[in-house]
Amino acid sequence: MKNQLIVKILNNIADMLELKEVQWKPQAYRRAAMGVESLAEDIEEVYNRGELEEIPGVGEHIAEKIEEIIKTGKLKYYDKLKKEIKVDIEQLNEIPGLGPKKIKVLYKKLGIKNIQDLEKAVSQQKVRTLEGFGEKTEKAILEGIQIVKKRPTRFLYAQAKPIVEQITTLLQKSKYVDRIEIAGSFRRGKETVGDLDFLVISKKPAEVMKLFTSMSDVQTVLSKGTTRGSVRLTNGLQVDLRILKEKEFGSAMNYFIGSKEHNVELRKLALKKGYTLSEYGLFTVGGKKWIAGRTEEEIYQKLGLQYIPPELREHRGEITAAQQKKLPTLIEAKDVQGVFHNHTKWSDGNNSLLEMAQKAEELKLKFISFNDHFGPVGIANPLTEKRLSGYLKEIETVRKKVGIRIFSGVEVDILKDGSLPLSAKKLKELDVVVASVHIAPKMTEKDMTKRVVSALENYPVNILGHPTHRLLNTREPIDLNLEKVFSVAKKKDVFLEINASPKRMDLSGENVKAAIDAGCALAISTDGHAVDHLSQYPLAVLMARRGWAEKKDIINCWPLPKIEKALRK
Ligand code: DGT
Ligand code: CA
Ligand code: CA
Ligand code: ZN
Repeated sequence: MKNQLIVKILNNIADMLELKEVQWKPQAYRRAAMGVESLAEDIEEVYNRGELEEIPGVGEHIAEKIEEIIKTGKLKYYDKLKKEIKVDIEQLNEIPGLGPKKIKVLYKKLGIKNIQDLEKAVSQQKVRTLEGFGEKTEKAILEGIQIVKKRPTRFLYAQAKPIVEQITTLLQKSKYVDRIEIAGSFRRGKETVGDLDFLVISKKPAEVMKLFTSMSDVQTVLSKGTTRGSVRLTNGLQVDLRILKEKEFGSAMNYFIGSKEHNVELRKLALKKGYTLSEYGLFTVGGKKWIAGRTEEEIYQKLGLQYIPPELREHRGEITAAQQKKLPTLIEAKDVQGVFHNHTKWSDGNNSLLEMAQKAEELKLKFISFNDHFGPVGIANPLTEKRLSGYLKEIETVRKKVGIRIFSGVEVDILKDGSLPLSAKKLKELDVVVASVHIAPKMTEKDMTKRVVSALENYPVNILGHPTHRLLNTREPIDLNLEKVFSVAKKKDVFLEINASPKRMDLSGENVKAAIDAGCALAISTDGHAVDHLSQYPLAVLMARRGWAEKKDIINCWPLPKIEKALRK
């Protein structure tokens, strides 16, 4: 699975070409990177079918480069650029607040090539003297350096998913593997994972271990015992494997799905009932008599609990709720009837309105909502009042060509003062208004809360888009008093978004639960910028499940007439 590697290389090439002040080409590489990133399958499969050039943004030249990476794992052109430029773009790019433009100035003016150079220049207070930097930026860069140095490298759930599928399929094919399951944070649907934890039932552990450690993507074998092994893949992700007997599989699943905090509580409960619980099974305390362990279900049952789905096992009251038989009936991906918040070529998306609508229909969705950017979002091509009528007209023609419900709408910027760049009257003419913070994300909690609350109170907003504005691994959430926002959202019938973009997954499970507890309902959005993004809504379903959401809590699961009524302002 080389998709991520290719995306990274293409983006880095774009940055380096920008450093060299090459025109146009950087955008071409970025578009291609976005196309590859949106692929729902292994790019090698696309390559094998000879369809690289069908990836949006990929032309003949870039297709050749992708081919080289697929075949050799490397790209000569990239290595040449790196040698020529000598700046460690990969590393510098990871520092929050540093992008290609600033990296260029740092290099040209101070000769900064890597984090070490940068740290030195900051400590000598040289950076603040540069045009466009100043003391504040220097401080932000210093903080960014600390963040990068301290940051444990966690993979996005969406990055891990194809790898999980690949390893599962590979091992499943082996005649020595009777069963394989993924456990750990991935099984709990966490938005990022530290490593992957696989459990296997086999009577021939040595054979399975041989197969596991010799997978083609393995870079280093970290450990290899008879029943436990651990490898590091070429992309840096660690994968652990445990090989078990059938009789202990349920208790091992329970232990390795975790979380650690859930495990600790479950063990305490077991002790209260006269049992000990471990990865090997549930036993009586005194006699060490085996009670259960084949399946997780029987363990929870013997402990007097409802079965607790993995997404809930975060020690947020799930054990008490399971004792009282009050666990929620969690929503499932199949309950989602359609998706909100999608972008097209009318702003910064890759596909047309029609292409997106047809794809939604193909995915058997019953509705799609278009919400192209409106306002000074910092993208090249936002909607304006002037272009709005053309956009709405085209939506009207698309409605006649597809058999699903199409909601018209915009994603409108919440400006610094809490106003929106389109009047309440104009917004009311649209089916769905998503309002989001994009520009000026750095404000005190008090000011930011006032900003968002004022937008919700004074305009007909349907959905608050990506409420915390977080980007996993790269950007902290904005300072927002969610409790206050939830109470206003409830009052004004605003749905809180669960954004399925792999880097956002915003709201998180914890915040979804808080929103539901505050009496709010939520909306699942794909924030799609290409047809392939439309199938990513199950990522938001994970956040919903981690937030204890039932069908009644998520507007996407309601019958269409009820959805339409709830959106009318
Ligand atoms: P990660 O990999 O950081 O995203 O998070 P997890 O939850 O996958 O953690 P990991 O891989 O260290 O361990 C997998 C599971 O094993 C974890 O969820 C619970 C269990 N476990 C690991 N260490 C401990 C421990 O010290 N005590 C208990 N009770 N359980 C543990
Ligand atoms: Ca793990
Ligand atoms: Ca692990
Ligand atoms: Zn947005």
